[in-house]
Amino acid sequence: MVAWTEFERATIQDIFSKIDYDVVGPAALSRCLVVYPWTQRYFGNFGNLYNAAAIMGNPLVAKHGTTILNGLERAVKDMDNIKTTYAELSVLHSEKLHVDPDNFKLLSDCLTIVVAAQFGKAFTAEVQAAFQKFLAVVVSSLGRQYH
Ligand code: HNI
Repeated sequence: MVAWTEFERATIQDIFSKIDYDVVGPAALSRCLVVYPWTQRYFGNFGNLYNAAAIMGNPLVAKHGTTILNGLERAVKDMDNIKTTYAELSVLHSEKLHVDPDNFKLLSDCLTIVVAAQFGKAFTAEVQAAFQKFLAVVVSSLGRQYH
């Protein structure tokens, strides 16, 4: 059970109310696939991931980026039950997709960078701390069904 301060709750709600899922999701996933190329192995059926331009222009990557953001929204809407919310998704990533859980952290770091770039000065250290705490809970919850 994670304790959230009012500031943290308000900050997470604020960030997700302001970002465009169709921009931030694709940007974060593309960045992850470019910066950590071994993450491409899970997306073998996504077609051309040959270089950064191909990745950023790939419609399946873009669509999946938005899917991930919609997945995150479920945690935002129920911040006190993130582990329960992600129980099934954790099983899916572990048992069906065989995604190495270290990759959750890599993607969440890319997400932080994309959000920081969009918010500019408004992304203060306190805002970053709240965002990364939220993502750490997401990462931990997604990794929970791995054994
Ligand atoms: Ni992830 C499918 C959410 C990280 C590889 N992923 C999903 C789906 C959601 C989702 C939602 C759709 C499930 C369904 O169809 O029922 N993934 C998330 C979230 C994170 C995350 C919230 C972390 C923030 N996924 C990752 C990472 C990888 C990953 C880091 C690999 C590097 N995910 C996948 C793959 C699929 C997937 C592969 C199936 C995609 C497809 O359409 O074939």
